[in-house]
This record gives sequence, C-alpha cells and structure tokens, in this order.
Amino acid sequence: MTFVQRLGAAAGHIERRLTELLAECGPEKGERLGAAMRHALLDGGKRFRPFLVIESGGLFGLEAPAVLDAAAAFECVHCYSLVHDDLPSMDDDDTRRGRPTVHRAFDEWTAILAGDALLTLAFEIVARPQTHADPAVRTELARILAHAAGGRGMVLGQMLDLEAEKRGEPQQLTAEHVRRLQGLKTGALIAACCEAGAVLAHASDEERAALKRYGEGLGLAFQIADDLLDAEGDAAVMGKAAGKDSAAGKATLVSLIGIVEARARLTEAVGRAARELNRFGARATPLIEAAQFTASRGY
Ligand code: GRG
Repeated sequence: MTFVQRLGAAAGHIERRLTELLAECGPEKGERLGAAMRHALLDGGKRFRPFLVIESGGLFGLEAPAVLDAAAAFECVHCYSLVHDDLPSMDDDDTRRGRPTVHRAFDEWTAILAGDALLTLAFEIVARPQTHADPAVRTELARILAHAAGGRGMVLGQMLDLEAEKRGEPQQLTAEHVRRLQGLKTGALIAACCEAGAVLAHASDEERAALKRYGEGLGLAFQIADDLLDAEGDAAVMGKAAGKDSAAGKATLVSLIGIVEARARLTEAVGRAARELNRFGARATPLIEAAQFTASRGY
C-alpha cells in the first residue's frame, strides 16, 4: 500500500467513526447545531491528525479499532479550530476544504457554537470507556489534548498570531517569534497526536518523548509547507484562498527568511523528525513517509 492509500484508508475509518460518534453524542437529529457540526467535521480534510494517532499507536502493535476514538477526538479539536479560525473576527475565510466555511453556510453565531460543541465533544469522547479501558490512559489523553489545544498551546499560538496581525506589526516579528507561535498554533496539536499513540499503548517515557519530538519536527515541517503553499501554491491544493497571508501582510517564516531558506529548513525539519523514529525500525515507515508527504504537499 502506498502512503497516500494508507492515509486514505485511515480517513475512511475515521469518517465512519466520526459519523457514529456525532450520532451517539452530538445534538439530536434535525437540530441546526448538529447540521453545522456535521458541515465542519464530516466529508473533508486529509484526516492527517487522526492518521498520526493511528500510526503512532501502530508502532506498538495497536490496531485501528483500539485507537480510533482517541484519533476522532483529536480531529474534533482540529475541526473546531478551523471553524473558529475562519470567523470574520479571526482569519475571515469564505471557503474551507473546498466548501463554504461554517459561518458562510450557516451564520456567525452558529459557527461559534458549533466550534464550541466540537471542542467539548472531543473531551466527552476521550472520557468514554470505549476510548480506552484504563481510566489513567483516558485522563492522560485528556490532559495532553487540553494542554496542546489550550492557553499554553494552540489558543496561545493563535493569540500571538492575531495580536501581531491586528496591531499591524507582523513585519516587526523575528523568525524566532514566528517559529514559536507556529509551533504553538499548529505544532502542539500535531505533536500531541503522535504522543497519544504512546499513551494509548502504555509505552515507555523514552518512546513517548521520542514520538513527541518527532511530532514537533513534523509540526514545524507542516507549517513551513503551508507557508510555502500560501506563497506559491494554488487554491485548489489548499481548499481555501492562496496568497492570503502575504496579502494580509502576515509574517510567515517564508516572508521573513525567503523561499530558498524556508525550503532548506523544511528539509532539515523532516530529517530531524525522521531520525527520532530510528529506535522503532521498519514499523516507523508510515510515520517517516508522513513527514515526507507533509514536505511535498502541493509541489
Ligand atoms: C481558533 C483557537 C484557534 C486556533 C486556530 C489551526 C489553527 C489555529 C488555525 C488554522 C490556520 C491555518 C490554515 C494554519 C496552517 C496549518 C493548518 C492547521 C492547516 C489546516 O490543516 P490541514 O491541512 O487541514 O491538516 P485539513 O482540512 O486537511 O484537515
């Protein structure tokens, strides 16, 4: 199976499970809130974060059914962040995943509430015994998910990003600052997905730390690739408008260090991420390919 087929197969599993979980735990059928949540969550996206949970669990011999609910919870948080990021008061986007954003398809207050409900749904899923038989594992999953998503993770990264942009000072940022905010905004959740596989498998502290470091390198690569796509890519690949960051005068690593240096850092981040997986041998091939796939998006 090629990497793309493997990613597609995982996406199929996760799509089915997300549909079931929404039916089990989401709003009753016919509710407008449920329709907005489905619009945000289903039928789109690469499902890259759940793939990382599935494959990091796979390193320790866990099969998809044992990790699917945890993987779904991470995707719920990711989708909530996209819904809120697209809002007029944030990034103000009209399309996402090739479709109207939730506030365009519904309205702004419905989009805010659908995002809130997706975020809280994630923690309901994590807390359910179906997610893992061991309550200590469920608690630890909730902790790493909350930490990665919250005020020391993704929300802080978004805050730093918007603060600079709304004040009209993005060009005063240093490459180091941009790297930090991107690490928080995008990298923290990606790294937590990789760590989650180790948590689900009761892996050793060393294995868990190596997976987290791999995820941090991967997250950096993911963000640089996204910046390169925004600078040079086309809207069809991104599923949203391209060139938006530069048009908004937003500081990205590409705007600060240039395309050539950004490509060099991308290659370096992928290599560093892959080296963290040496200890896992051939079983790590899908995760190494995931890093390479991330770097090659859109090219
Ligand atoms: C609103 C708290 C809050 C946070 C928003 C993730 C995020 C933080 C904003 C998204 C902005 C953005 C486009 C960042 C670039 C990297 C990124 C997260 C791209 C979207 O992820 P993909 O490519 O999307 O995995 P799919 O649709 O495949 O799931």
